[in-house]
Amino acid sequence: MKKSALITGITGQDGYHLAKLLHEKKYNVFGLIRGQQNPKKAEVEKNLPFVTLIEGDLTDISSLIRAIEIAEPTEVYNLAAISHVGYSFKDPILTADVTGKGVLNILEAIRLSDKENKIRFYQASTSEMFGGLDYNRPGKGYDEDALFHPRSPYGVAKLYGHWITKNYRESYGMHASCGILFNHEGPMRGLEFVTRKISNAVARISLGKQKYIELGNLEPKRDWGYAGDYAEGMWRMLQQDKPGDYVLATGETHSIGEFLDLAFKEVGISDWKPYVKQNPKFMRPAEVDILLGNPQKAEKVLGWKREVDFPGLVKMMVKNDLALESKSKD
Ligand code: G4F
Repeated sequence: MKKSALITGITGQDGYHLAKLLHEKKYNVFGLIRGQQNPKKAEVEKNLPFVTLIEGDLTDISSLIRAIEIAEPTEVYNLAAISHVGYSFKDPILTADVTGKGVLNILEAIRLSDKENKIRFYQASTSEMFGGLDYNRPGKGYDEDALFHPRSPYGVAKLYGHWITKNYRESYGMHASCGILFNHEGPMRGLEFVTRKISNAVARISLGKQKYIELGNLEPKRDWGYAGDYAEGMWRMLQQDKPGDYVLATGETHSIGEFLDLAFKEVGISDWKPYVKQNPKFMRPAEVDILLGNPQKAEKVLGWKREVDFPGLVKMMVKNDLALESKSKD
């Protein structure tokens, strides 16, 4: 029987990569899309013409029940969230409703609709739940057993989603898994995230369209991988006989300064300092200083490993933005 997947968050970077992967694997792919006249709808229809879009919202359980009735999914991937950490400080209540309680809504929608308990569920958990504080066991990196200490309304809401997913697994025997994903980037990343903001600005600066880039804190370090590699890991989690939680990460950490070094070198600029200004507007009330993941469990159990390394990721992103910016007039 042909498998069928429902993806929430279909308009985001991860929705894009996962939908492509599942289509290649011959799934029927459905995507939940929010609201009337969603400005991203046309883009999704263009990039992912094989996806059937269903209108619905994570905060509205009736729309989720309806989506499950329409899609009849064998797998549900919950990728939808208010996912920008900085923004979550500005709108913490909406973040709690969508990124936290929204997970409960979709779990309940599945539990109420799926009497035979057949649907497999993936929850997009995140390294932001760790918070980058004392528990970052040096040299080892965060694994599935590390302590949590979220540092933003986003991280706190994600932690609720993580635990409620585990709770539904333990309480109702659902095949529900959490992927604790470290930062994953690429050409489909939104311009509001630091890697894409940099790759886009570097392209524009080299083409003479922009003079400098304004950034916040340059000190933080992240475990940055390529989003396309991570979609494969999500899918593998749901193919296991038993559900579980898995860290997906590269096992390396790099500073924003290192990202700037490589990105500017890609366009022949060896000293980026004249092109970067700091603006407090982009700083956060609390910061996650360093994230380093330990993906050993995913490597061993899922046979998953990242393919694209850090220099390859930066190169891919700058090349993509150079191509896009060379074509556009503004
Ligand atoms: O690119 P960022 O906004 O990503 P962040 O906060 O690490 O979160 C991303 O990864 C998480 C996984 O750990 C996801 F859960 C989450 O949904 C999201 O995808 O910021 C990275 C770092 C931060 O330390 C931030 O303070 O870059 C710093 N930064 C410095 N200047 C900036 C900027 N971040 C942004 N977005 N914009 C700046 O101008």
